[in-house]
Amino acid sequence: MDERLAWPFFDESHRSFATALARWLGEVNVIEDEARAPDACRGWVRALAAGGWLGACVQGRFGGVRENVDARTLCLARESLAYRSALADFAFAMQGLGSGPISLFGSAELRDAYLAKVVGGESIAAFALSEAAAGSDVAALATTAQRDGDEYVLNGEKSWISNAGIADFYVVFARTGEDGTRGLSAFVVDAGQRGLSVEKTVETISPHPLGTLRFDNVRIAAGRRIGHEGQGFKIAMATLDLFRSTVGAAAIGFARRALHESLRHSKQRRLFGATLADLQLTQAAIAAMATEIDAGALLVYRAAWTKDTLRDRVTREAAMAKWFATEAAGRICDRAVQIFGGRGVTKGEIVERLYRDVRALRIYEGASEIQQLVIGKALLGET
Ligand code: COS
Repeated sequence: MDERLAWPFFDESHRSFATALARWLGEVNVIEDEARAPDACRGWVRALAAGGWLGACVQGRFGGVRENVDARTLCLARESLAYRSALADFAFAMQGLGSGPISLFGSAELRDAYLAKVVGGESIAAFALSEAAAGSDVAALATTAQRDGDEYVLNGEKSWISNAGIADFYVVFARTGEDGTRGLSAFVVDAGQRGLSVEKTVETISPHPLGTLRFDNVRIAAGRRIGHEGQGFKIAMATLDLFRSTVGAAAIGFARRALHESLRHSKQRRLFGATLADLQLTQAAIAAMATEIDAGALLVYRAAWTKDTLRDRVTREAAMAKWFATEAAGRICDRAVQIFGGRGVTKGEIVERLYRDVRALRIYEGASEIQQLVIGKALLGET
């Protein structure tokens, strides 16, 4: 058995979930072409839905696999998917993050209308929070939602929105009131809504659907608001509390793959009359990689276990997990490139891809610097 599953964070249901997912990943085949990332993403959403895996993203009564969304299941899923493919992980993660605010705070009508379709892969979800001048500083966001009778009218622009262009709906955060964190609200906006357009698509070092959304007098019914007016910031933060540790889990998945490839390569590659693995500097690199993986995994599983079993608010634990695991994974993938030498920077090599795939994780869903700020603030607030 996979050794990490014997750790005390997991129970039998996690073990059978992870074992079945590993078996499925050994059989499934989705065509991936970096030049056509949106197609690959749609393909992964369809495959994940057919396999029943998207059920981990929502509660049981809306087609989910467990009564409540379980952070440990999400982490195990992302770790295994990232080990196989960055786009598989991305497709899964966005169904979860994009539907998270509806799942956690939405009205019965919104949950009924959207969640089963997310699980079934009929709807692709997106989370539209960031703006050009409000990435880390969410309280500065300027997109407005003005109440007009039974409707809200949205105006503004959202930047670096994952799934922009392929999503069927967007959870959008906009200002409905005063400046700062207390004047924000969250809404569900369908992709086909009049006045909503994808202004531009953005290409990144690890291609996935990403772009800028423009809201030009987009009218939506008041019933599409998630939670109450002014609750938007807390909805965003609570959703991120659940998903930040899963970003750490994805990082661990990339890092495990980098270590696995490095072990294989260093045992095969011959130089100076021996193998790369015989060199003590290689052994030191391998030791550092493996130890950092375990340290990161422990922080990730601790955050997820705390969320599932102890308390809802895990801001500090999730921030520690994301910060450490994503920074460590960056170092690990970099070491893997070094172990592969010239092959490591050659297009088409797995470690070259991992090196690119892992980079954005230190930026999205709260940059490393934000995680440090969150941890420091939490500790100072406790004393
Ligand atoms: N769950 C519930 N409520 C939370 C919360 C959480 N995880 N985190 C904060 N809150 C509440 C606070 O309790 C506070 O409530 P009151 O106004 O009732 O006192 C309120 O929200 C404001 O919190 P805080 O003062 O900590 O907000 P700040 O503006 O100082 O800072 C940071 C917030 C920087 C931590 C936040 O803006 C952040 O996480 N930024 C990064 C955003 C991000 O991840 N962007 C990427 C987009 S997704 S790809």
